[in-house]
Amino acid sequence: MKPTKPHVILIAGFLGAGKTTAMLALSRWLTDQGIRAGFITNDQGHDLVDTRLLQGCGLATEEITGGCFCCRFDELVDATRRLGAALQPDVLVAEAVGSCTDLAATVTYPMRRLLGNECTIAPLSVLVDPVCAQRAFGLQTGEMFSKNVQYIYRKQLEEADVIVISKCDLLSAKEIEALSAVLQHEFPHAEVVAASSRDEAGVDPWFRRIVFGDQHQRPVMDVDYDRYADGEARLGWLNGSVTVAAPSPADGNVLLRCLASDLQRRLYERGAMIAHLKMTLHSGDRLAAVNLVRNDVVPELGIELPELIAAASLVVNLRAQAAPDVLEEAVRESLAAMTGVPGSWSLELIHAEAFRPARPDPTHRDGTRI
Ligand SMILES: Nc1nc2c(ncn2[C@@H]2O[C@H](COP(=O)(O)OP(=O)(O)O)[C@@H](O)[C@H]2O)c(=O)[nH]1
Ligand SMILES: [Mg+2]
Repeated sequence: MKPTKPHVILIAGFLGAGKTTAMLALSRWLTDQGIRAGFITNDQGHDLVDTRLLQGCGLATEEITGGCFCCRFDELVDATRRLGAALQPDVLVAEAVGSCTDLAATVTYPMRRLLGNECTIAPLSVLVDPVCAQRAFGLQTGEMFSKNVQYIYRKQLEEADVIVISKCDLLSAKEIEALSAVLQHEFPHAEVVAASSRDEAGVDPWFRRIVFGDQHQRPVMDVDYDRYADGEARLGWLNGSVTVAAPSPADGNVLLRCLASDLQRRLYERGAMIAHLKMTLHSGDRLAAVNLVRNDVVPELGIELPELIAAASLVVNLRAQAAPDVLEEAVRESLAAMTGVPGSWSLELIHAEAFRPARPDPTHRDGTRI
């Protein structure tokens, strides 16, 4: 396939569902197929771990910060055009903010309506973390987010063209079958697939569907923007950047692992429910990355630095159900505690923003009125 205009693929799903990791798997798949791609990340704040991860893999990446695609629609159009002009890509893959919904009515349908002669639009994929989804649909017990956060979670699935049970390597075949059956029953118009970006099982049919297929317009779903806004506002956001130094080369991987565990403990003590904590530690052109997608798991160092380091920059992106000042206090305390980790590290927080996402105010909304 060599389309004449870029095919825009929007990847959505709740915080920590596996969107960025899937984009990396998709980038490898596209390269194998000889398909050229550009990438767009998005967040309510600045200092994005996801941008660093994608750029760290050598991918042409634009980021839209300070608001989600629906509220920054014109910036999304500009980024699409910039990548289009610079790269002549066959596809553009964009990752939506994990707390956003109503993306068909506010992003993909308006894009097709307004930019139909410049790009084509893929079916909307919505990813779910399998354990969170098992909990959300009563297949497993465990801590759950508050009602209006769950409202967003369900709305995300309601508008999906493709529901992707991601990280399917974490479940048995039987568990996947049970979860697929529930999702297919609850959301009958969606195609439900299971995929693992980690071992690339099941990705091929999904990628083929979104790379070669077009989105078909359906009536837009009803969304209660008061509930949506309340749900988003229950999630505190903290983005920070930190300079890291040690008097002599030391193990940055140990530092990152200790920092994630320390922060996890402090957040737990404060009753903050983690949706996604992700951090990168950059030194030269190498990086380490750590992730935590729930309170009750061990932080995962998915990428490690190959050598000892004496200087680095750390980016912290934390989303949790808690007040922003609670998150900031925990982060500051954890950074200060790292002087106790082997390496005599000094960590200086040079920029931090802690906030609750503002009420969504889409530039466009196709279909029924808000
Ligand atoms: N086991 C497993 N973990 C995964 C897979 N995909 C993503 N993850 C992990 O899930 C966490 C969140 O992933 P990320 O892609 O950042 O989620 P996002 O917030 O939706 O972009 C990270 O620790 C990833 O390594 C997968 O296929 N299998
Ligand atoms: Mg991401």
